[in-house]
Amino acid sequence: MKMKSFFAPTVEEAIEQARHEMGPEALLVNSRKAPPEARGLGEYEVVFALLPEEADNKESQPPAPPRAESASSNPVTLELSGLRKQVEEMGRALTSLRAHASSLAVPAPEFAEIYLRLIEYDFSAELAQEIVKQAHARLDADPASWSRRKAPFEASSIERAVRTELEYLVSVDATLETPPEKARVVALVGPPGCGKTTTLVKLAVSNGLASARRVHLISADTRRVSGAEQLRTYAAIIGATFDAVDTPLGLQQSIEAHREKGLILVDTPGYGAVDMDEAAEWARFFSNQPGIEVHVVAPAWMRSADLGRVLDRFEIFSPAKLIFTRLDETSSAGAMISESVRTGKPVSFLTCGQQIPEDLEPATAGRLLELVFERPAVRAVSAA
Ligand SMILES: Nc1nc2c(ncn2[C@@H]2O[C@H](COP(=O)(O)OP(=O)(O)O)[C@@H](O)[C@H]2O)c(=O)[nH]1
Ligand SMILES: [Mg+2]
Repeated sequence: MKMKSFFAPTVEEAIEQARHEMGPEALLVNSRKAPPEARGLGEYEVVFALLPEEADNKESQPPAPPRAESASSNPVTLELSGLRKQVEEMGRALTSLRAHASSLAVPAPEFAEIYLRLIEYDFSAELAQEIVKQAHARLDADPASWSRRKAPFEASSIERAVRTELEYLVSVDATLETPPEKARVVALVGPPGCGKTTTLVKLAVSNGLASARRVHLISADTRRVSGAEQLRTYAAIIGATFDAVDTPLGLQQSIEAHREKGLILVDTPGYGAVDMDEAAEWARFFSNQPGIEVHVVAPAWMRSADLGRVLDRFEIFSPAKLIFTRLDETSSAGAMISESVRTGKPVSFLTCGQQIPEDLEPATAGRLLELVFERPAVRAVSAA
C-alpha cells in the first residue's frame, strides 16, 4: 500500500493536492492539524493511501494505445465515454472506500464529511473522532434506522446525531448566585489583554448592580503602573467599592472586610508564557482558597492547540470554569468546545464586544452549537 501525507492551509486544499497527485482511487486515511514540527508545511495534514492492486495497476498499466480516429471522434460519443469513465472511477473509489472504512478515522464513509467539517471548525482530531463515533453508535442503535441498516445514513440524520452528541458534551455553568451567609468570590485569570478587566466590570454590572446586589471589586493587577487604576475608575463609575492589593494577604483582608457584599470580583495581572514564575505565589494562594472561584479568561479566536497551551499554563490557579471573550472576532466554536471537554471545565460566560455590560452572555450550549452549525458551510468535502 502506498501512503502519503499532504500539507496545506486548509483540509480541502490538502485533499485537492492529494487527489491531483494520487488520483480518485486514493483513500483518505486520516486528517488532522499538522504536528508542530510540520506546521511550516501547512496547518493541516491529510494522509491518503493507494491500495496494493490500485497502486500496482497504476504503475504496471501499459501505456494506452493510440486512439483510432473513428466513431470515437464524435463529440457526443467522446463525452459519453468520458462520463462513463468518471462513473466507473467513482464506483471503484466508493467500493474500495466502503471496503476499507475501518481504516479511516470515521466509522463509515458517509461520516467523513462531518468529520472534516469538525476539523475545519478547529475541533481537535481526537474529539472530532469521538463525536463522530458516538453519533454513529447513536444512529445505529436507533430502531428507526434498523430497516435501512445496509444503506448509508443520510447527511441530515448524521448532522442531527452529531448535534445531539455535542449537546451532551458541551458543559456550561453561568451561575454566580451568592451562597447563603457568604459572599460569592470570583477571580479572573488569563493572558494579558484577553479581556479580564472589561469582563469583570460587565459581570459586576449584570450579575451584581443590575439585581441590587452589592459588589466589591479588588484589583491584584499592581504589576503595571495603570493596572489597578483602570478598575478603580470603573468601580467609581458603577458605584462599587474598590481595593487594590499587592499580596495574597492583602487580598484575604479585603475579602474579609467585605464579606457582607453579595459579589466580590478579583482582577489579576495578565501573565504571558514568560511571566509564569511571577504568577506562582498568587497561583498557590488561589489554589488553596476553595471559597474563591477562579475562571480562566481567553479569547475565543485562539486555535485549539494554542488555547490548550494557555489553559494548561493557568492550571496552576486550579480554575473551575472558562470564560471566552471576543466571540465577535471568530465564527468557530471548535476550540472552545474541545478545550472545555478536554479540561473538564464548564464554560461560564461569553463576551462578544467592548460594550459594558451589554456584550456579556451567560454561556449556553445552544449559543456554542449555533457557532458550529449555523456558520456558512464549508464547501462539501467528500472522502469518496
Ligand atoms: N472585540 C472585543 N474586544 C474586547 C472584548 N472584551 C474585551 N475587549 C477589549 O480588549 C481590550 C483589552 O481588555 P482588558 O479587559 O483590558 O484586558 P485584560 O488585559 O485581560 O484586563 C480592551 O480594549 C477591551 O475593550 C470582546 O469581547 N470583544
Ligand atoms: Mg486588566
